[in-house]
Amino acid sequence: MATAAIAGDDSRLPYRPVETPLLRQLKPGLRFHEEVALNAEPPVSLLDHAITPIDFFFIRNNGELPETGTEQDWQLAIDGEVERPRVWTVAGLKERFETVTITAVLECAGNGRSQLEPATDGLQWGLGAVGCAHWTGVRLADVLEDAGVKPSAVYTGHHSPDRQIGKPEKEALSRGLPIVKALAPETLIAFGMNGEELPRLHGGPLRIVAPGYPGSAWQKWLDRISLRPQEHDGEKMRGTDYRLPIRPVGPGEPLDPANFAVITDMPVKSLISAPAEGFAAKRGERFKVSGFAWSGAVPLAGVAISSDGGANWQDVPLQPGEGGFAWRRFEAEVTAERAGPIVVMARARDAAGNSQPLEPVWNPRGYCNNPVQRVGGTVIA
Ligand SMILES: Nc1nc2c(c(=O)[nH]1)N[C@H]1C(S)=C(S)[C@@H](COP(=O)(O)O)O[C@H]1N2
Ligand SMILES: [Mo]
Repeated sequence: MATAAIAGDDSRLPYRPVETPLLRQLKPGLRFHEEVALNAEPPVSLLDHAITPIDFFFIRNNGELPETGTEQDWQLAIDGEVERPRVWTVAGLKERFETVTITAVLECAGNGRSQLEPATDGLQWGLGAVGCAHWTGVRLADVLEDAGVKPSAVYTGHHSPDRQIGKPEKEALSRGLPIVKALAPETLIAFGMNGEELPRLHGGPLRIVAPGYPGSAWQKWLDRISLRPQEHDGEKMRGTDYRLPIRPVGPGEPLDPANFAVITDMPVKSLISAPAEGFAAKRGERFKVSGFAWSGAVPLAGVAISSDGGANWQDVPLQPGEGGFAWRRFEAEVTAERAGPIVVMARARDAAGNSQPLEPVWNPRGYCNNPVQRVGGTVIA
């Protein structure tokens, strides 16, 4: 068991399970969910950075943290619908393929689920299951092309050693990507995050980076990629898992699995990271509203702010982002005109004409929740 002081850095952790209290010390600012699996999110105020520091980055696990051994021992197998099955070491990948870095938002499809009424199954995330980081690795396309993608390959299936809580025979999660996304230049097998070695908590030694796709598609502790002749059907790929209804389904209505499609691109969204809920401002004085806007495959088009609970909206400039998959910062000055309660809101829109809904839109599993956030405060005379 590791006993050394480990706050903020898990690169010194042995690649074997350690006790949850020690893992909690790694990210002291986060709120840990009361679950057996390790899940934690930052308060929104810790997300006021263009690049989310690793210490503030949420953690999402569907199962037990796996025993992963050392990076030197790690192996990644490529098999299924390929001409030449392969087995790679991390060093081998780095030596053989070009290393690239991409800035991308990672957001859990369940982020914001706690806003839904009636509540749905699943972890009751606040608004913090999102972050934007620098991801370094090799292109998944390069690795697959080296193995020779057969024309029969339509999907990837990703595998990892983590197992469901109390069910050692069952993978915790085994998701995949449509072959077009697997071969897209932004999709990586990553070994670095924010210029550091990819932390074990974030899937080190190797994870999938699938910019614009839900976090569930960003397989951690990747040790096998199997090319599939059909949509992958691994753990959490079936039924209503990480799927949205094609035709809307209301609370309590029966669920027909045929009416559900796998979530691919995430919807347009924004986050106000300052001021924080419960803020105080002085009448007649200006205060700063800042945050970020992002979108999945469809480019971001703009963001508007309201400081009167949604009666009036004003477009605010978006700072340039680091490429199409990073979030973009906005900073605006607002004057508090009247004493009393105040509600600040931000609403992002994408190039296809989609805007964040003003109210949450319910779906059976509470995914892809992107309503306009309301930050309440008080204006003091
Ligand atoms: N092997 C494995 N990969 C996984 C998961 C998991 O439980 N096991 N959870 C997924 C989900 S649902 C999310 S949102 C992201 C979270 O990544 P993070 O913990 O680095 O923030 O990892 C994904 N990759
Ligand atoms: Mo997730």
